[in-house]
Amino acid sequence: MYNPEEMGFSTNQIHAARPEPVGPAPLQSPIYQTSTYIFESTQQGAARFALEEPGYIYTRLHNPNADEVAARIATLEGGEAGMLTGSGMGAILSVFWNYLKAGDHILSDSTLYGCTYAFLTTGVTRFGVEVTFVDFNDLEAVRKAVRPNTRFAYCETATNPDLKVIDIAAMSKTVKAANPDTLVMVDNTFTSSYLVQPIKLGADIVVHSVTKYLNGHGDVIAGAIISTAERIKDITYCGLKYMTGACIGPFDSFLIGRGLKTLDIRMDRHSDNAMKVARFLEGHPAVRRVCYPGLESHPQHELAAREFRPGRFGGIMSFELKCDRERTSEFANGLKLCTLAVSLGDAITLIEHPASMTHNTYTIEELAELGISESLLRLSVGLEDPDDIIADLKRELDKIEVEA
Ligand code: LCS
Repeated sequence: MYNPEEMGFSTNQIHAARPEPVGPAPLQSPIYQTSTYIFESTQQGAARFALEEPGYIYTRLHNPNADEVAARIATLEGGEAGMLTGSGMGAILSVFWNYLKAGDHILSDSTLYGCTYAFLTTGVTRFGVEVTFVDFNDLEAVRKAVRPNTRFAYCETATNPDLKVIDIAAMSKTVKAANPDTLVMVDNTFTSSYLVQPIKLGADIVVHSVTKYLNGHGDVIAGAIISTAERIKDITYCGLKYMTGACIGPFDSFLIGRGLKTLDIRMDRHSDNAMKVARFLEGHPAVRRVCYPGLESHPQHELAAREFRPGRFGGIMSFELKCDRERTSEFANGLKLCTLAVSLGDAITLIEHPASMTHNTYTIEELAELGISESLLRLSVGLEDPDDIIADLKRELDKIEVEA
């Protein structure tokens, strides 16, 4: 009997929750490309619907490929159970809609992925839910903002796009002291299960855009939710089943399972490459500042060194150029190896302009308040040779005229 608690992270990312082989005993799990499952009798169907008997019903709820990968991710996150969803937004919304009702309050960190921010500012507020934004590293502000009706405290481990690192242990403790019923939900997309495990630091629920590092190959849109077995059951049979329907398909689940086997190797390489790129950018005269938790200049560098896997700081950074928006665009347009596209966590280095792309749901003024300017670019450092990535950036940076 395989016991993940006796095994290391690398072994678990390959073996945890691998099912016993059936039939011709394939080494890899077959893809269960089916929308529904046969019942032996009407009684069996009824018992499954009543959740009195385990077994598959319909792929919107469960599928062997999705279940296997979800259980493996839960093991890596140190959570009791997990589920996959059809997108990262699907994961976030399946949790929110499962638990929220009119009159509730959500407390959120102020820097978020643009679509999460849009949901919290213009989406959920239409249904009688109030949302307050504060800086989650300001614990006094967090403590003051928690109310008796605060259902969720929500943040990203390292924020999109500017890599502010949240002290999850301190924040969770502060929230729970103010209201033990508030659910602490953390989006762990940027750091992945390999660098940080928020549940071990006090979070109740972890969500991911699996589209990014967990799959790692830029060919799937998916999400994941990790929590207690009881919550995952609730979210499956309400949040997912009839509140969002944001289910994952069998083939996408299979691809994620394949990508997950190399998560640690990829994250190590992403981190090593990013460290080199960040140091290069920090030393270039056309760069105003670099936001990368691995740099000593990062405001939460010491926190990241404690909270992240030792010596690893992930593959994403953002950097601000000493020029206006137009010249910043010109710089990005000139890059050849670094590819102009949103998303992140791909083997291919990706660059994007948050103010006009992923974060255009914030106003320019709101972004400025968060310190995100129109000259800021976000770089997801890929798995190429770091010297080639640096050469591509250098060629275009050297063309920027900087006043002495
Ligand atoms: N959470 C974070 C932190 C994200 O960065 C994203 C997507 C999501 C959730 C949503 O996941 P999805 O539904 O796309 O799987 N972030 C993107 C980004 O920065 N560029 O393109 C998508």
